Amino acid sequence: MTTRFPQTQAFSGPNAPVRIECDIEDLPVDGRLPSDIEGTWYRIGPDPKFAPLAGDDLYVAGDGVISSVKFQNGRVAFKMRYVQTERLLRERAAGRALYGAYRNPFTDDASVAGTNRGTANTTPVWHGGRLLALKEDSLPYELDPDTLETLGVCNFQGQLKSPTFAAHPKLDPETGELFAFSYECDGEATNTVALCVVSPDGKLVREERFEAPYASFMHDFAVTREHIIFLVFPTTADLTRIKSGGAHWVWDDSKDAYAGVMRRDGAVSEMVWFRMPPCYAFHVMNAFTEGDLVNVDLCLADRNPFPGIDDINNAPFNPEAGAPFLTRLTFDLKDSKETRKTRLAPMPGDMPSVAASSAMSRQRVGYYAGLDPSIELHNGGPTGAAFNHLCRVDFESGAFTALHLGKDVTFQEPIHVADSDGSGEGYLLAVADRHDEVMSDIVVLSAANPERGPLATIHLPFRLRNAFHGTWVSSVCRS
Ligand code: V55
Ligand code: FE
Repeated sequence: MTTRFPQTQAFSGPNAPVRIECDIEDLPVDGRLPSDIEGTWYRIGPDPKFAPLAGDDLYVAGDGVISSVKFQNGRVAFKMRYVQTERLLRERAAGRALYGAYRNPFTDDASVAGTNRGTANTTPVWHGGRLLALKEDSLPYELDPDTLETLGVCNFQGQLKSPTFAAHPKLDPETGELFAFSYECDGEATNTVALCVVSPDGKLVREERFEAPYASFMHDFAVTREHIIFLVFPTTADLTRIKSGGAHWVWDDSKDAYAGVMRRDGAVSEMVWFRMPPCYAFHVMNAFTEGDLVNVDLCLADRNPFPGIDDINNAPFNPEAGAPFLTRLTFDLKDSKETRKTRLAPMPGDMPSVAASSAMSRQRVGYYAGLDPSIELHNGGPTGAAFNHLCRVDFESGAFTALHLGKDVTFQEPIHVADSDGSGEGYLLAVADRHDEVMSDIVVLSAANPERGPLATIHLPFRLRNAFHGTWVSSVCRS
């Protein structure tokens, strides 16, 4: 029987699997490529090789595909490869899906019981001379940064005890340390979390366990120069439900949200938990400490933002309350009861970023992908609505600007690239999906003025599937 993907949100239209591996040299470029963009942009997303065993599944469950966009001497080369995970190798050998529903090992084919379910589909990280492909429910895979070949599972030379490594570590631009965490450390639906720190040369130097208030979907966290903040929002897991074949996550707003704040030079046992009414954020833009105030800027919704996650009482998905807005949460270390919430931008959105050099201290500007729901939407990515703006927020003046290229163009995550001498604001790179022609471009924007439109447009010869996250590795970092 040939492969047939279900005609559901995660597998049809702009989300139809692409499954291309390729090497394309010297892509056509319109406009003028800035000469100081020299390096490689890595991006990772899901692209299911086989139709889901469970009949349908979430977009976030697909096999990891990494692409590299290499800017060198005025030319752009594109490469794309599947991460050869244990899971993909087993399914390729069988010629069909063997692993069941998203993060539910109890729905797997018996032949793969106890094997590595990781898809390596979320975030590429360049650190300590290694390129890692991350997925929060499993260990990273190490890849060759030039060929994108899969080298194997990375457990930091056997030092990491946790079975997972979350997909949003934070690189300290001053010390070169990588701050990370693991969650569900004692198996599905457990509330055990570990703070992990990796030294600049790639050695695991801290792994400290603690218990969160309850098991939750801890997709991201925050680090400032002085503090680490763990975010616990009421998207919850329950082992009995998972064992009976149900969803790993459900939204349960009978529970409060929490932020655990600890000093970087302190111990996890000194964590202070701030309690908040239910809310949810997938992604943190940045965080900074000023005096006794710890600030976390994140794309925060009043309720579950992900239509693929059901309400525990089967309440229908609420797109208004589920719209994430860039918000500053301020925790006062002198008063662990009050949390201040300040909205920072008018348009909902997600996939926030700042210049790498601004991480962990107060950023002057930030960027994110915006979704104006009043425009006719296109499917694309996990939520069923692809982003239709690229947004810039100037936190000093309060100015908000956004690029929109018409109703048939949607955007994937914007990535910041510093200019060569750091005198200007640098550039933004993003995939622009053109729905009218079913093709994808890469747009190069001035970070200071994204609304003015592309400085250059790089044309790919086919449609890319929505990726999750990327990272920029300048040629200077590699040499
Ligand atoms: C997200 C993505 C994931 C995942 C959980 O961006 C959350 C949200 C690509 O995988 O497993
Ligand atoms: Fe993410």
